[in-house]
Amino acid sequence: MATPKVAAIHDLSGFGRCSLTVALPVLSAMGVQCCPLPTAFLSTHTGGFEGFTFLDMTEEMPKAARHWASLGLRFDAIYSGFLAGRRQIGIVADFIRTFRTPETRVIVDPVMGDDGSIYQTYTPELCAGMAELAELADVVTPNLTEAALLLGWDYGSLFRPGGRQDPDRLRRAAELLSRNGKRSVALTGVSEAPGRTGALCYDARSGSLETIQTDFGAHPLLGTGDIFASVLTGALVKGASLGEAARQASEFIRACAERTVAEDLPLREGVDFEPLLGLLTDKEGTL
Ligand code: PXL
Repeated sequence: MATPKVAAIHDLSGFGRCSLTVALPVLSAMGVQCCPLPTAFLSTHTGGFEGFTFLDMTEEMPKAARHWASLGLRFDAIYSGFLAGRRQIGIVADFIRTFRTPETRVIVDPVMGDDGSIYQTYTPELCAGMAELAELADVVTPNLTEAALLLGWDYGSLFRPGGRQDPDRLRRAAELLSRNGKRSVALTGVSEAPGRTGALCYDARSGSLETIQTDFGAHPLLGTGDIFASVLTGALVKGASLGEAARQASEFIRACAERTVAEDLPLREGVDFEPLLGLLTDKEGTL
């Protein structure tokens, strides 16, 4: 099998594991080539460090895309995440239109916020643009905050009085996000019971709705959404169903998150996944 290729359109944050510093190692470990198209370079991510630098890559992106097109590059998946500003919506949409073939999976992680808050560099215009971009996706991977933003719902409407998640509202959210079953949805951060977390998945290919749960409780860990969407993308381009891809992604996060919490590692540095990348590799012997 030829090595699958993924165009990964995310920021590069130099410190604090997220976005490309997650997508590159995760996809490589899975035997998938990751071709990064950075949306911004930051010294750190924006969730917990003061005074981060932010270099917007908007001008560079169409030039890189034109060069890739001139080389005749083809991608098995186009996978987008954190964007630097509203103008990048049109640039990513053009990228999708240029490189999409009937075989390409377009995975849009509509990165906008978490735990009911919007990331500090995100404007209302950019959030509205993320909803437009999500319209072009074959698969969307919002967390509950992003699902609420995409649907124009209150974050609180996904919870029952008292704070437990409302399974009926979550199913309704997945249904609406699937646009009448036309696109797949992996809604992350779904917890059916205390001490269990995972994703609610609607697979547009099979028409099935299933909840994937692992034995790990919700925890304020940074970058788990990026790990989830990266493992999911890798598994999908290798032929897994959405449910199987979400199961692999959730189990990998469980293993990494357990380690991060057990070792009492600083949460703002992201999930300590590097020592566990071997879990993602196809075992065909060692050196
Ligand atoms: O994990 C999402 C994310 C991606 N990129 C940057 C971020 C965050 C979350 O805080 O700050 C730069």
